[in-house]
Amino acid sequence: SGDKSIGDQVQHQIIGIDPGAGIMKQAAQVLTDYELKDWKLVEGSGAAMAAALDKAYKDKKPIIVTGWTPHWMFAKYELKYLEDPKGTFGKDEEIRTIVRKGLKDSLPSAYAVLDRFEWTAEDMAVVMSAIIDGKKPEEAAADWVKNNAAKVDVWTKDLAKEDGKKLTLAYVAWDSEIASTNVVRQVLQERLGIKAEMLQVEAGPMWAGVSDGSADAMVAAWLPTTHQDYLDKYKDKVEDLGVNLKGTKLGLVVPSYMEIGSIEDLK
Ligand code: PBE
Repeated sequence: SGDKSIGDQVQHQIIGIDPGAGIMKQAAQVLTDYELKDWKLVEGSGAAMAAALDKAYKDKKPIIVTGWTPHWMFAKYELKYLEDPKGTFGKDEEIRTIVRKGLKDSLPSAYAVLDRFEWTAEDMAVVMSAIIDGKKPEEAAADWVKNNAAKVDVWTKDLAKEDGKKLTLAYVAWDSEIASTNVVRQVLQERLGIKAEMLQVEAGPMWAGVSDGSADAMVAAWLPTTHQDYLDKYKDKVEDLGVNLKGTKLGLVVPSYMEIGSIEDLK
């Protein structure tokens, strides 16, 4: 590094994820708000971002990524959020469950489970870490359900089975949502006998799919900030079943060994 500016060290690149993610819009706004004129936001995927971070971290090289909590990367590496004094990334928000209209009539028990589903960042971390350690997502979810039977009992108490009925959960391949969607699928399958399928799409089609009924539900709505545009577009065509996880965060994330603390240091 030496005398090189942070920008020169990272080729003025911020490693982003899939273009439909709300965090990409926020990160693009960061470039405007902080007047980072010669910087680029690189599109990719959650997996590609994690791979780039892993490689840089192992070499102790500088890197700046779009990051969020809950995410396993904060357990695996020493990382920090860059301060965001202008507040472009918004405040803490919540993950909410959104279903198609009419689900309550066609699958009342599944609807009830989706309505009751609520867990913690620590719960989600258990599933995410198991997956990153090599477990298949469906196995990691099944283990969590087995080990948290009391919690799951609350979600399924007094509900009739809906054996053989089909239900589609739309999701985006963000690690947090791979974990939550697999757990909900496992519960619907094991406790209610539903044939629950997971449909991996981009963020826009996830919202569109629940609004037009091509998907039944999703547990991946980050609000009020990150998916605000999607909510504005579809709110009259979907049903919001409330919070399933509290205490999230988004921002620009760097390894702790980097000697910057704020987005303002990028200028
Ligand atoms: N994320 C994870 C998503 C929501 C969940 C922060 C990458 C997004 O930015 O849309």
